[in-house]
Amino acid sequence: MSTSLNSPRVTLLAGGVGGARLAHGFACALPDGGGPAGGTGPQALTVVVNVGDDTERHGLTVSPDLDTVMYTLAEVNDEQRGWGLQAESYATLSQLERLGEDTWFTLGDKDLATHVVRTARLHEGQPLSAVTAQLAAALGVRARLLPVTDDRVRTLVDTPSGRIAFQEYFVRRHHADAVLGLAFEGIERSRPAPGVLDAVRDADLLVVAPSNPFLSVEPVLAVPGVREAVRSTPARRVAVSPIVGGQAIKGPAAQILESLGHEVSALGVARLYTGLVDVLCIDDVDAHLAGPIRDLGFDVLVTDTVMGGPEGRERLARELLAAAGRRGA
Ligand code: FO1
Repeated sequence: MSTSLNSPRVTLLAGGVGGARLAHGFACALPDGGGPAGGTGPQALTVVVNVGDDTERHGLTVSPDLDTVMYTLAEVNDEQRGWGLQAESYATLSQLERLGEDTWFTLGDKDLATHVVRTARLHEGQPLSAVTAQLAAALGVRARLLPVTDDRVRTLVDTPSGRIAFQEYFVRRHHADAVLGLAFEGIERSRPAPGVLDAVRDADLLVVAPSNPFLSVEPVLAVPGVREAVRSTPARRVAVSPIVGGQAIKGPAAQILESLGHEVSALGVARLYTGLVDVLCIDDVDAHLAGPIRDLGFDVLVTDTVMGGPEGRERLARELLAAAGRRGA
């Protein structure tokens, strides 16, 4: 890395829970929680987050991946579920149900406050990136949290019963439908949010989180200019496989790889990221795949990638920082 290992700039491309946990690991591993060193200068950690999962509920704009990362960095998230806030109550949702609203998307009372503020600021004309910065600062997050775009992008899922909105697929139908294809409505006209391309270009270490490659990573890369910036950045680029021992750590990544015709393994993930990153980080249980992955041109880091608790996240982040500092990981 070009910068001293004591103050590397890390940019993480992230979706929901896996991205949030690794972001938290970096925030713990980097000085000042990933904030600007000494309170000034560039932020040590920037997290660029998928917005394809965003949705409108009860007239409010909900940004699940941004909130999952934000709450996790602020250490106020519900660790069991991976999303939402700890110590939640659901009085508002119960009342909404009584008033005849569809309440299959679970919104807690405190979480609703986030969506009320976000929606109010968006209605005033502020961009999502500015609103996100305000929310994150109010919660004490020191790292920089960026939506990949301020424009409206919505993931649509093609299933045997037709095209449905992402949260309809994921939450309402418990991601049980076969995924035949994906579309990212609005993405062709979208532009990277301010700071996104610079965060990719100026990073010492660019990390693709162990997030779903199709649902979370692709809608980040597909924002015009982002994939090209990742391909051409001088940063050391590492992806962490979300597939461990042929299974996803969380969510439908394994089923989607299979239904879209890819091998459900860390090797299948490597094929998706060929030419995009330099290092693939795979779990100890997949050590036997290191050879074939090296044959594709990657350096391979084999370690424990299942981030059980905060210590595991920080350890993984430190290993990624160390691997990035040496060529031929
Ligand atoms: N996931 C669920 O499985 N069920 C829910 O009811 C649900 C509500 C929800 C509300 C706010 C939020 O920020 C996230 C929420 N999630 C819920 C998680 C979310 O749907 C997924 O984790 C992501 O979109 C996939 O990364």
